[in-house]
Amino acid sequence: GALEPRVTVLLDPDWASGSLVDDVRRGLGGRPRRLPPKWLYDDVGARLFDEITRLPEYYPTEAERAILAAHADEIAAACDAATLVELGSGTSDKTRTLLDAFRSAERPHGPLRRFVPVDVSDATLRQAAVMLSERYPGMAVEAVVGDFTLHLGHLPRGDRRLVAFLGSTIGNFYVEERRAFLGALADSLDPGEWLLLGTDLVKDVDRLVAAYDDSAGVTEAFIRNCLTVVNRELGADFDPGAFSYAPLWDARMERIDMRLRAEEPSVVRVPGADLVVELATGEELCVEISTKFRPEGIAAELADAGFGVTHTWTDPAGDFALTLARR
Ligand code: AVJ
Repeated sequence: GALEPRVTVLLDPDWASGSLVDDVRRGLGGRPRRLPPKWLYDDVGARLFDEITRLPEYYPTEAERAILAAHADEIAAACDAATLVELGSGTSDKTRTLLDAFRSAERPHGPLRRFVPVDVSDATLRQAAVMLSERYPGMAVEAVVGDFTLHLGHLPRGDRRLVAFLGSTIGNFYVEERRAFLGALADSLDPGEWLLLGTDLVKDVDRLVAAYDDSAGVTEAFIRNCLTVVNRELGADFDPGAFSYAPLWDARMERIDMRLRAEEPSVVRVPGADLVVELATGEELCVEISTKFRPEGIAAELADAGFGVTHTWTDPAGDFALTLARR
């Protein structure tokens, strides 16, 4: 029968007492003004992101899903993992394709024994954990409410792990953060353990921009929601209507840069972070970047961190890549 899912909470459920304060102080206090994207995923934000993945302009989710549908059996056969850890698992929607392949009786290494979904969104994770333990009886689900930039060292060990980091979430890191993250990930794994990395690839600029500036305005609402989060959690008085959404393609860094621009001068109080921010008209908050990759670059960055690439798969259009690498 179904095993009860286990949920370990590593993240302080009260964001305001945790790293949000530090992030806001450092980010909003500095130049350029930044807010880290992990704070976009409160319950409203998680729902908006889910909506983004179904937008006609937002191709990455479908492209990655297509790669998984075509190659999950190969992935499951190529690596001998008995535990799958998924960082930023969300609803674990796409992961089901992987789990089906890893649980298949035909898999040469035997069925996967354990799934460890890791996500900051407590409610989303708990729902996914219950659903997954019902769907995969005999597989242990050990969910972790945590932050993959802080808690890599606290993941369950042993049992030959494969860490999946899908959706091109790695594209949200600035280049120096990405380097630190990949290094920390390699350090947290034992030699012979695996990484499956999803990355969105550089392509036609018009398609890239449209994917982050959709005609229905869902991405704009998603990015703007960060102001509501800071208002609620830290008692700030941002007027979301005083900002316009200003996404741009940074050709040098090969990334979409999602910003909010102040349309009028304002003084914003953030009592929870003991901060007052003065914004002139035209000043921008950098809320999220979405870096796009090239296959050579991915292999080089992985090698730098101590991983060796064993396989790369792309969708037929070459929009997105899944890379399997070994520590
Ligand atoms: C899930 C973080 C990869 O960068 O494409 C989508 C987030 N932000 N639209 C991305 C996002 C705006 C998404 N990631």
